[in-house]
Amino acid sequence: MSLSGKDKTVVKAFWDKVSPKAAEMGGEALGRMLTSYPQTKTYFSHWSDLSPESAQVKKHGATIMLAIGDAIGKIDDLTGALSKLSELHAFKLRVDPANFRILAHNIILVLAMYFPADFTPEVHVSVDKFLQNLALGLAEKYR
Ligand code: HNI
Repeated sequence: MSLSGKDKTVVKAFWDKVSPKAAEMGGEALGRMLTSYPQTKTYFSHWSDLSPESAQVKKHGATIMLAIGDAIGKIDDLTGALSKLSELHAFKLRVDPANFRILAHNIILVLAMYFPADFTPEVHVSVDKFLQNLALGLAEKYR
């Protein structure tokens, strides 16, 4: 489902508001994914600590959210914006793209936890659509 002009406006405005907390929320989302969906831990077996308190988890959560913020800045060409990352996840990391949706779920949850008043149903719909499109963009190079 492609993003409407309104979705793009809503996602950008919401991100402008929440981005100061993006790094912290990324760590929280990644930590929750690894704990609640332990099948996702296989990709990070080279890390020493996969707990939500882990410095590696927090740091990588921040990296992911930075990439998401960058993608929002290029929201009119998500596929192009994500092509390098898609290649990395497809051919080097070999991440099953089903996991993109699992992470998206955890990100949605954390956005709502951190910004309950701003995360209206309207924002929820547009952010959910955006994250589905992000997942599609990341999966683009798989075949
Ligand atoms: Ni992902 C590395 C962005 C989902 C497993 N990932 C990255 C990097 C970025 C990134 C940025 C660092 C790239 C570099 O070093 O050049 N990942 C994203 C984004 C999403 C995502 C935007 C979806 C929202 N990645 C996932 C998922 C998994 C995943 C769902 C597995 C469950 N990613 C990895 C692994 C690495 C990685 C593994 C390498 C980590 C390391 O440091 O060894």
